[in-house]
Amino acid sequence: MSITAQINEMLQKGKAKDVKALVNQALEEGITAKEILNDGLISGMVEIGDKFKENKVYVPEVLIAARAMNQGVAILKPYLTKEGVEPVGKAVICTVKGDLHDIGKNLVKMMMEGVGIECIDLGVDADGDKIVAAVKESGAKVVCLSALLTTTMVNQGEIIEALKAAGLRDKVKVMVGGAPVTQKFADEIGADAYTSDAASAAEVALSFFKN
Ligand code: B1M
Repeated sequence: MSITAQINEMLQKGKAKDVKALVNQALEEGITAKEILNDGLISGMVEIGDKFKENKVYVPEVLIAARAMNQGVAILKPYLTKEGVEPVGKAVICTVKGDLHDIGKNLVKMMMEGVGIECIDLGVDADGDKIVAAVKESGAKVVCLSALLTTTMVNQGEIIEALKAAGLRDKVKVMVGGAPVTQKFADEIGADAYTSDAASAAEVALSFFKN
């Protein structure tokens, strides 16, 4: 079994210690951090998500796997982000109201910080009022909204409406993402950008600061 497949398996079992040891071993063997992230950690989370859907595992197992994921990502952080990059500007980032999933949002934040974007992280379950207040206070030029549930992705649109009502819509670029979100949905709610992964989110955000 490949080492990334072993990482996937240990992550699904929630064995954080083994995940950490295997991630370190994979790095020593010269496997790139990106491959470890995508083929080991993220693929393990996707598989456990499928088992969860089929009622083969339950919330506690998913939570333990998420903890193992976070510990693996922490080891990869220095490899995925560049040290000493010039600060380019500020972004407000969160998972939207009603939604507690933060692994993807944290990956986006990590990649954005890696290209020099200062992130004001509002955590999970953030509503329009909270985001409007954070944009006003920080002067952030980009707002990043993550949603993992089909029932909460609509709140990305509500946040855009809240920004409009506060007279801030033309002052910020709104980026959306998360597993159920698509380009079509992003267009429908009037977002400025949709990306399917964290690395592309950082690239697009950077382009907003440079243009
Ligand atoms: Co939940 N959950 N969960 N869950 N969970 C999903 C999302 C689900 C698809 C599982 C399934 O049924 N197969 C399903 C949603 C179904 C739907 O809406 N259609 C689901 C459900 C139903 C639920 C609960 C309702 C379960 C319950 O209580 N009965 C509940 C809801 C709680 C709530 O939010 N109110 C719930 C709870 C949980 C846990 C707390 C146990 C845990 C979250 C722990 C945490 O985040 N701290 C959890 C987890 C871990 C998952 C799965 C298994 C994995 C999610 C994940 O972290 N993926 C998930 C199954 C799945 O997604 N296949 C599932 C890895 C992560 C790296 O991917 O977040 O997609 P992701 O991020 C990607 C991209 O989407 C993108 O970048 C990342 C990759 O580079 N991205 C962006 C993300 N945000 C972006 C923003 C951007 C750009 C890109 O720009 C701003």
